[in-house]
Amino acid sequence: MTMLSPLRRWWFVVAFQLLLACTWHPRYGRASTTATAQTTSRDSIEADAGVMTNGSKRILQKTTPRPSTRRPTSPTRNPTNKPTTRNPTSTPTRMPTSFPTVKPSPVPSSMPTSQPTTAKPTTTPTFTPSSSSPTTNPTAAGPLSCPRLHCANDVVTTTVPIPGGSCPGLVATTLATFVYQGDVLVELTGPSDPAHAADLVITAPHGGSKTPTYMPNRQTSGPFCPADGCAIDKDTNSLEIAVSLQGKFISNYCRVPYLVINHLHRIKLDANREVLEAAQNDTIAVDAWFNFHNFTNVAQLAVRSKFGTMTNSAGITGARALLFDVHGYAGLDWVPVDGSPLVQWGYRLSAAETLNPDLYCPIDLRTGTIGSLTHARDLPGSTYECLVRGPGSLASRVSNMIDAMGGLTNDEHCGHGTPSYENESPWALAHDPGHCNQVVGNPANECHYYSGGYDIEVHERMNWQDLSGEHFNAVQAELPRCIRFGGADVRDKFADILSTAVMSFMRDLYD
Ligand SMILES: *[C@@H]1O[C@H](CO)[C@@H](O)[C@H](O)[C@H]1NC(C)=O
Ligand SMILES: *[C@@H]1O[C@H](CO)[C@@H](O)[C@H](O)[C@H]1NC(C)=O
Ligand SMILES: CC(=O)N[C@H]1CO[C@H](CO)[C@@H](O)[C@@H]1O
Repeated sequence: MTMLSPLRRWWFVVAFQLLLACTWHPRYGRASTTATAQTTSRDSIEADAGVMTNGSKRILQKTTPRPSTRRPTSPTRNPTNKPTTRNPTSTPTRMPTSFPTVKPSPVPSSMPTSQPTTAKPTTTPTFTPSSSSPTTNPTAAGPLSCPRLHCANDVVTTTVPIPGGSCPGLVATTLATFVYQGDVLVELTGPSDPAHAADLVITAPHGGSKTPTYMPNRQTSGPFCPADGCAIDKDTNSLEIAVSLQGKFISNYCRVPYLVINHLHRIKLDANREVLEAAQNDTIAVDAWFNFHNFTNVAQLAVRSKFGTMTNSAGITGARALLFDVHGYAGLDWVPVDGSPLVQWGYRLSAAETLNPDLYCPIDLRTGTIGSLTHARDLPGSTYECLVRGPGSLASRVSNMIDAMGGLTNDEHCGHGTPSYENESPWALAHDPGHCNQVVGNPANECHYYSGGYDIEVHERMNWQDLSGEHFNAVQAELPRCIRFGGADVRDKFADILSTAVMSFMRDLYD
């Protein structure tokens, strides 16, 4: 991709400065999201997992997963301080020709010239071979988990920030707003000049805080709510992290992502639900909801027009871009008060079925247009298994960069994720008594796995209102409290890592 040619690639993990361990405030208002089990006429999309649909009734799966030969992948309660040796990418046997190791780095004339600055670390790769690197021979390595079996030889590159690069003056600007009585209720920000656009659309549906009195409060139950109720809590600090991610793309890559913001508190509008549940029949909320999704579509059209499309081997055409939906979740599992430290990555693949390694290994055994990477899964060099939980998955890119910097917080697992190369089965984690209180009687049902909601369902297609048209790869990230309440420095570091993970994921996918 010529606009991104200044980016240099390095093998895998880039070393960052060691981050001093940060403490976080243990008690704030709980933020939470509720997984939706979307019922849709489109069978290509699966219902959220963790909360399983059974007809119109939602049930929580409580049975034990089938016994498996693989090692449990859940982190232990008493982790050591050593990063795990889970990066088997040092001895690639397959070198995809489409993933050059180093790209030429001419500075395009259209881009601001770089200036020496507070340089981002442009370090040499520090990744060293692990003595316990899995091999492709299962008998030699013992029982292999599904991602290790299929993705161990993945070649992963990490696109480091532009060495010494900077683009002063490049900022995100407001491109469109939905205003009511002088209040900006919904906003689209992005590049004032589309030439500077990143191939990324970020959505922040649950981070808003405005509670105008001219709008009624959403009810937690009633005719517009599913049986288990409507959620009205905001995902605290998820908007801040979304804004920060946009900023890191600019400062690290001189590219401006589009960002769609619902400024309304979730008690006024839930922009990640279909309109009845989202707006509960309030006309202002309905207008705001429509504009949120319209702005998302406007951003997708802009990105699609700039970066174009690719047609995969299954004949599916999609934009060379990604939609990233930012959320936050609470949980009383694992760590008291703060809940799980894991990022839950959602691709609209059910935990009990598609992501169950005992049923589908690899995920690609499930054919068809399932999930929100339905386009990416059949791009050259890609498999669903490795995109979602291989070494090159978003989760594992983030985890490895966090490990390389010595951890994000004093919980070494903070920011690790599932599904990922190390935590392949969200279902197993959510049903692991060592991880989740639900199995020992937590009535709050905190051990959901959030597999992806309305936003990444409808915006996985260009025509979001009738789920037609070209595809647009999408992912949902449910961020744990250890990141959202970890303080400004933790959020900043995480957004920085996230920008590199997302950028490198897209470069490996599309370039
Ligand atoms: C789902 O519903 C069917 C009847 O429609 C029932 O037989 C089955 O046991 C239910 N499954 C669960 C897990 O409750
Ligand atoms: C929704 O609002 C309209 C008026 O704006 C009203 O006629 C209708 O009954 C409402 N529907 C429900 C289910 O409350
Ligand atoms: C009502 C409204 O804002 N409609 C806009 C939605 O997005 C399209 C572009 O996809 C615009 O052309 C419409 O004006």
